[in-house]
Amino acid sequence: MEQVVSTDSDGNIDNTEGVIASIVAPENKSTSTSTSPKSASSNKNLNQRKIIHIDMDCFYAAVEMRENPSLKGKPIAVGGRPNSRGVVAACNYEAREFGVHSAMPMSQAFQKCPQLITTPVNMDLYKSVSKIIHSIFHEFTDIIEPLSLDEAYLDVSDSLHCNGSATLIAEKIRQRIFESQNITASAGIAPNKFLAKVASDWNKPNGQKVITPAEVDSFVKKLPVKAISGVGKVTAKRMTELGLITCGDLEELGQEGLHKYFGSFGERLYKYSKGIDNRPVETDWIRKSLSVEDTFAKDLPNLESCLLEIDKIYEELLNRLKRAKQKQRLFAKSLVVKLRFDDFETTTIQMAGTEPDKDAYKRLCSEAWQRGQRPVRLIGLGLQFNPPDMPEQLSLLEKRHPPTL
Ligand code: DCP
Ligand code: MG
Repeated sequence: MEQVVSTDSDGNIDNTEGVIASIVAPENKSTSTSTSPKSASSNKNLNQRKIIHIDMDCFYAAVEMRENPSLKGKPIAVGGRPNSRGVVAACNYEAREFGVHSAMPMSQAFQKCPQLITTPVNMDLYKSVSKIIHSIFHEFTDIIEPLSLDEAYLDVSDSLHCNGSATLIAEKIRQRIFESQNITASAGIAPNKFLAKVASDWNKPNGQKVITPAEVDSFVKKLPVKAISGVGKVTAKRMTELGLITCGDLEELGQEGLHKYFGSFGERLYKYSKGIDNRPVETDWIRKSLSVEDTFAKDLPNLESCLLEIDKIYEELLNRLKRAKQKQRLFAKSLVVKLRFDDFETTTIQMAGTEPDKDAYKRLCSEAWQRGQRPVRLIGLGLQFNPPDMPEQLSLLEKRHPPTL
């Protein structure tokens, strides 16, 4: 039995959830006994969902203005130099008034706005600001789908913050971002991602818009097709030629017509034209471990009493594992037991294993208990998982060493 042992003072083996997003990894704050996965979007009550889309206002430019307040009120563009064929990565709203926009060659931007002030791209700084903003999102929900450094969808359908009001949550998030980073964000609140994204653009900068389920029909009917994400210049031109100006026009053309002119995108367009978008908010959280811990009202006096408790905790672990597996494919790599003694000394012990196994947990518990031989105030049973790309490697190993029956 391969064992790895660790003892720590605050006794936390439950490093429950990790993140693989490169730019937005929030701190893992999970220290409680609860391991219920919050990171997967629920598909039930699709039209009852509360989705927030947050988009920072002129993000890179806003960070630059914050760093150098003398830039405020002047037209600025972040990007490459005009003489090196650079393009505008971001520009503030003052520069936009001159017709400057992202992805425009800097030389052209200068033609439009000779007094334009440029600053180089400071990506590390924007990433660090983004990280803080995403940690603010995590104060409200773990169901977050980052789209870029400055943009994310949040599913707050089950959030208890602000009495469950998504509108108030969005306000609070924007307020927190401003207080913390001194830059502004805009938000869209709607029953789905499509509409939330449209809405976040509605009252930009530093504003928000709510589209309630009851408003969806009338809102989409009048919505210009250009507002649909995915409708670029070419598609928009084609639509104008076809007399399709609003989503109402798209709906009238119907599914077949849309398919005829826009191929597979036509199906999505038809759904959007009716205000339907069932895509879940897809988080990139990957569960690294799952555990159930129980702190007892009265310390367990001896090993026997600990072993008796394991039956109950084990059942709960199986329940939670079942629920977690409905949301993610999980491949266990080890079983973990944690004990906290009455003097708060905490010890953890683990062994390799691909399935929960009550007897194995009891053996681990016995070994862990020998280290303290004192009354126990907390027992935790857990599993650690392989990253999702590992199962194939495992199955290769299994082929070489078939399990004995
Ligand atoms: N960006 C970029 N190149 C682009 C577009 C954007 O490098 N072609 C970067 C710079 C932006 C950031 O991404 O600051 C966010 O892009 P947005 O499209 O959200 O634009 P902004 O945040 O700058 O402005 P807005 O207030 O319209 O959201
Ligand atoms: Mg933005």
